[in-house]
Amino acid sequence: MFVGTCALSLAFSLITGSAAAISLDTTSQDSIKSVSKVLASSVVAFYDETLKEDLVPGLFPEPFYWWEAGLAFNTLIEYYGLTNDSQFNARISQALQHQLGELAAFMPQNQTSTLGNSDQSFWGLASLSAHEVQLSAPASGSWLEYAQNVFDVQAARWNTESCDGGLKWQIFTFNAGYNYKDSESNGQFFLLAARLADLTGNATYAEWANKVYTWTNDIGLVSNFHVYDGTDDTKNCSQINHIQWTSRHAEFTEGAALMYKFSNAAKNWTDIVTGFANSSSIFQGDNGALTEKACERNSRCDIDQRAFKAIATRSFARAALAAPIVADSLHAILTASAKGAAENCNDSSEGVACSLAWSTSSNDDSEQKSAADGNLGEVLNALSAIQALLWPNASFPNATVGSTGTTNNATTSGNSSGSTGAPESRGSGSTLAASITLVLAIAFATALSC
Ligand SMILES: *[C@@H]1O[C@H](CO)[C@@H](O)[C@H](O)[C@H]1NC(C)=O
Ligand SMILES: *[C@@H]1O[C@H](CO)[C@@H](O)[C@H](O)[C@H]1NC(C)=O
Ligand SMILES: *[C@@H]1O[C@H](CO)[C@@H](O)[C@H](O)[C@H]1NC(C)=O
Ligand SMILES: *[C@@H]1O[C@H](CO)[C@@H](O)[C@H](O)[C@H]1NC(C)=O
Ligand SMILES: *[C@@H]1O[C@H](CO)[C@@H](O)[C@H](O)[C@H]1NC(C)=O
Ligand SMILES: *[C@@H]1O[C@H](CO)[C@@H](O)[C@H](O)[C@H]1NC(C)=O
Ligand SMILES: *[C@@H]1O[C@H](CO)[C@@H](O)[C@H](O)[C@H]1NC(C)=O
Ligand SMILES: *[C@@H]1O[C@H](CO)[C@@H](O)[C@H](O)[C@H]1NC(C)=O
Ligand SMILES: *[C@@H]1O[C@H](CO)[C@@H](O)[C@H](O)[C@H]1NC(C)=O
Ligand SMILES: *[C@@H]1O[C@H](CO)[C@@H](O)[C@H](O)[C@H]1NC(C)=O
Ligand SMILES: CC(=O)N[C@H]1CO[C@H](CO)[C@@H](O)[C@@H]1O
Repeated sequence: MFVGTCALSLAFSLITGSAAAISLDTTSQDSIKSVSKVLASSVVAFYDETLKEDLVPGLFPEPFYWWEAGLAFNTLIEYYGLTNDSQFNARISQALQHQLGELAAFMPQNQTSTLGNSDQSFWGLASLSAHEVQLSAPASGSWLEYAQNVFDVQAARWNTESCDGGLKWQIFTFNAGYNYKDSESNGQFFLLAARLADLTGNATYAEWANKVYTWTNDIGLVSNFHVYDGTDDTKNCSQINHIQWTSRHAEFTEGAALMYKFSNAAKNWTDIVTGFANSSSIFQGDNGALTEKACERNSRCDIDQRAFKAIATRSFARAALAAPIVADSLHAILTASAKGAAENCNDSSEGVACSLAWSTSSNDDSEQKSAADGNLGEVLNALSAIQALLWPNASFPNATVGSTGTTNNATTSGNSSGSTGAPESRGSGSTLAASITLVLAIAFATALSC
């Protein structure tokens, strides 16, 4: 039922030529930073607006799912790390702490209906970024510890009852998608393991990264450096849904790059990371920029899919940093994407607005809209793509640790660097957020039926 249902429109229509652009000089750090600032500010303005309307810290309103808030905060954390503009840090810290949940592992009980393994790991990866940029320490515990908690609970969920392993997409039996083993949950678990291995030097994480990667290949979720959507575990994972997404491809590329680094360029990881970098070209439009080809060419990307390029550009930038052997080809994609993104955003007195398509070979004809008007994903995509150009000069994550096993001292960087970490009073009821929890996770329903 998952295979072959995607009616691909081969119709070709040009993007309307009238859209305004944001001017960006991809060779100037100042230009990249100032455009990033405009985009980040517009995301935070939307967040502030909704927070004021009685939202609990850490959420964006419907139709944006909980996972996308995790992505948004991760992007803003990286914005700080890449630009040193700390003006949003207090709000970011508060948001993460508020969504931590009872187990300190980003599983708030009131998000149960939208909480799959992949949703959880978006927040876990954000917490790891907070650790890397040394965001002021939370009120208790540490950003690293929270990410490790996500890893630990997911490792405990590794499911050998079907398909010889793998994470199920959903955590709870009552959520639709419980029988689906998907490349996003498994890819992000792989990536979390690889990032933790790189940051802590702990070999247990590297062993898991090897194990998860090997399983995804054995089962066919990853094949010949292409990453496919997922598979039904009631059919022994024998049928694969072959839709491919930019985000998952890039996350596997990043995980492979980190394992290449961790293993000191072992032959197998060298082949794997170059293989992924090579096959990344399937997502490039005719100007070299990323396209979400599974849905962009027929204008059918849903609210989730419209944020995938934010994930992809971040992971490609991090991969280039970890594995210099693939940096040139990934930077070519990133530079074209940043240019394409700027060309498809506009900054007027009403604020900044972006559309999805970055390439003239994309058929997506959606309009430039602001985050508040429904294009949060598009604005995050542009922010992530443009600030990605700053990664080669980033002072994080620190490359001083790896296979040597020493611990990155950022781990213990204290709570002394400011008072921004304290969460506001908790538990203030919110009817809007309560209604969000009623929305059943259909995050990938469109992907399945395309
Ligand atoms: C620019 O963005 C605004 C919204 O901020 C929008 O109303 C306007 O149509 C956009 N301009 C173009 C040329 O797309
Ligand atoms: C980052 O910003 C802080 C002030 O917020 C400043 O003290 C520090 O020097 C800046 N660091 C760099 C590398 O620019
Ligand atoms: C949901 O749970 C989190 C974590 O326990 C809490 O911070 C938040 O206030 C709760 N309420 C809503 C409506 O999100
Ligand atoms: C902050 O660090 C100090 C010294 O390292 C410690 O005594 C204190 O408990 C910490 N505070 C919090 C809120 O973690
Ligand atoms: C390495 O990580 C694993 C998994 O979290 C943990 O059980 C183990 O104690 C860690 N080992 C060291 C030496 O920190
Ligand atoms: C790569 O090679 C190492 C050393 O032989 C091995 O331990 C690891 O499992 C391999 N990983 C993969 C994904 O093939
Ligand atoms: C299920 O798939 C696994 C892995 O491909 C294989 O080892 C096993 O034999 C299969 N079991 C059945 C009942 O088909
Ligand atoms: C990647 O592409 C380069 C150049 O096209 C080629 O030499 C190399 O063998 C490819 N690597 C893999 C692993 O496919
Ligand atoms: C950024 O890094 C590149 C090389 O990686 C270097 O040439 C350039 O001067 C750096 N720019 C800044 C502003 O540090
Ligand atoms: C980490 O901090 C400890 C204690 O302050 C110090 O002995 C050690 O050398 C540091 N390690 C690194 C990699 O900086
Ligand atoms: C957060 C942190 O420790 N940053 C350091 C990472 O390494 C670079 C270069 O070694 C330093 O300049 C940063 O201060």
